[in-house]
Amino acid sequence: MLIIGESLNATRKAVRAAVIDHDVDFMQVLAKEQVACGANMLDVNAAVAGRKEVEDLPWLVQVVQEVVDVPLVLDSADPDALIAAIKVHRGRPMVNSISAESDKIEKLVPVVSGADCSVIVLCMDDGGIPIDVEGRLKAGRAAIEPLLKAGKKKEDLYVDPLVMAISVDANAANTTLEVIRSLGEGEFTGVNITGGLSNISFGMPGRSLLNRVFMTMAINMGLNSCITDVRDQALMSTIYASLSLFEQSACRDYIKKFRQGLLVL
Ligand code: THG
Repeated sequence: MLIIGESLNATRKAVRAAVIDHDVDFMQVLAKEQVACGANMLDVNAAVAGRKEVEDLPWLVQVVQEVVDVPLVLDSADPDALIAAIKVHRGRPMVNSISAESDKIEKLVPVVSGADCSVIVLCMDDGGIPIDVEGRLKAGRAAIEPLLKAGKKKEDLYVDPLVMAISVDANAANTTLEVIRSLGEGEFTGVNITGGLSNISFGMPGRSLLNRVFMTMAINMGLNSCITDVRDQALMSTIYASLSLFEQSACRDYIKKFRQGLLVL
């Protein structure tokens, strides 16, 4: 399971303020904390309205890489910010994200196929996020095909089914789970599957319980990566427990974590 720490995201108030103040210490403490909690990669997003993301994202990448060795997930809707961030990143980044939207295909397929990186593929197109499973898979296919044609390998693709809120669409969980299952078979076999799952509980009480149950179900369907709050020990415990049911090595990890007192039971 490739676990991506989500917390260095400027949609969060404290991080937004730290982007505006160029608060190096805040960013580095949060980076180190997430790695200590078990993050395999860190998502970085520096998008603040009215600022130059094309400067802020590379700044954030450099500041974080000064203190942690895990590679970063470059999170931006702006292709130019992604390109600038790839340039300064040491090692092998993940680009978050590309989709079947025509501007993304045009600008980013050449960039990610020319760079040594993995890439998150969102299941959406020029029409937005399709409501049903078939639409999601069609959008996913429309983004995956040009990437493979340009030389990207399936194992470097992390397809994101896109998680909607059950408070808005009662089918949201089912749709995501079905997309995950379908991505594991047929033409898509071999791609990785990731996503930010916490959206599932938006607008609901007791969000962490819903997030944990949904995480378990998504792992059962074939999710092998996630963008999540690694500082949430109960959620991390749920991930380790879910994985332990399927794999001997994960089972050993689970026992080790238990003995270290790291699990919320
Ligand atoms: N897929 C992909 N990338 C993504 C997402 C996704 N990047 C962003 C997001 N979704 C995942 N990252 C976060 C980061 C922070 C928070 C949630 C998801 C977060 N949210 C607070 C909450 O939900 O309560 C509110 C924000 C705040 O603190 O102000 O912290 O799905 N490819």
